[in-house]
Amino acid sequence: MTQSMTDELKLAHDEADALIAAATSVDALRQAESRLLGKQGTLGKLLASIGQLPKEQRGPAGKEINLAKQAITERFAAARAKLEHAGDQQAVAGAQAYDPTLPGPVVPRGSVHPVTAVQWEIEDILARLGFVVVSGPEMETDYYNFEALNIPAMHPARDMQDTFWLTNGWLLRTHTSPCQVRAMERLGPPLRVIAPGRVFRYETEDASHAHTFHQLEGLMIDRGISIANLIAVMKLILSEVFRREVKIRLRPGFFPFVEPGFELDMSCEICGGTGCPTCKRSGWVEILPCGMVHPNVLRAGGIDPHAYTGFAFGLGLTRLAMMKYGVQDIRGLNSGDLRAIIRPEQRHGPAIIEKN
Ligand code: FA5
Repeated sequence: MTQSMTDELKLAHDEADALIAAATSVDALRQAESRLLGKQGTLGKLLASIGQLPKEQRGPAGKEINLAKQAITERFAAARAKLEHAGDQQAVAGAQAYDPTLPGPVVPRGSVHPVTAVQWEIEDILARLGFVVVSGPEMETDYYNFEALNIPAMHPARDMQDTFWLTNGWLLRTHTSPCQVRAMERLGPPLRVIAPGRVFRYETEDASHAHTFHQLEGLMIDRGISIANLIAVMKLILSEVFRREVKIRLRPGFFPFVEPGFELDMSCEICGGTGCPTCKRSGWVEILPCGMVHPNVLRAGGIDPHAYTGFAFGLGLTRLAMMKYGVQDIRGLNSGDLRAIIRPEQRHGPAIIEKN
């Protein structure tokens, strides 16, 4: 073995080290190995040059070169095994990241506005008594909002509900009561309907007054309906919504479309009846005005008042939601304040909102 051959072998070892260190994949390693050990590689050329040595040196030189080739082959095999193992580990780690048995990321769920929650609840309660839900337009005519409800033009009762008049002579309904005559005309007696919806009033806002709020109209017409039926239904609504007896008071109330008419107030749930800004320090909140349908209204709806009687109520849905969920200021409910939003499973828990 000549000195230059010894140098070449050392070079081959160094080259193998460099190629192994540089290879980042099993494939790259294979290509480097075949380059180094192949015919055109350092070792291949060395083997080919043995024939030029004196005869007695050829055997020992061939042995030397083959030993080097074997050592280098083993080093490549070890490096390949190491890379394959690392790849397996990565694959296992990757599989763990996608473990289908792990719970997925929490996606925020939509939730129900307190007014909607109370509305649904009352719809469920009254559906059990045979009431059906109807709707009416938010843009109304003077006829259905006032005239048909026994409130003629120039009647002082029109001042009770400051009105947003539209340029076409129509108006934004000031209450859900127009749905009464619309339902009478459409369905005829006997009937049991409720009409939840938005109403609008041109008034100054405070803790318990909004310009846009929700009411839920109720109307029951049949032969022999009396105040006893009215009071039974009012009590049922409140005891089911609050799941306990709530303190109420019934007092005479004037609405041209009912006779007799009542105001049903409930003890303020925010202060427990001691007086606060929500109840204007009175301890009571007007929530459920009601009464026996006036004969003129029945006539306007095409119903004979001698054959049929009925009761109607105009529940202040937004105020009821405030009482149920402890919302201290009505403006919180219209503001998009997320503290006002409850999840269905929290429907009976308080959502206390104070105006900042
Ligand atoms: C009426 O609107 C009548 N249509 C109710 C009615 C129907 C009486 C059928 C008899 C028979 P009132 O204006 O009082 O009545 O309003 C009814 C309820 O709506 C009130 O008791 C109150 O709870 C609620 N309410 C009235 N004004 C506002 C307001 N600005 N903001 C929030 N809630 C209000």
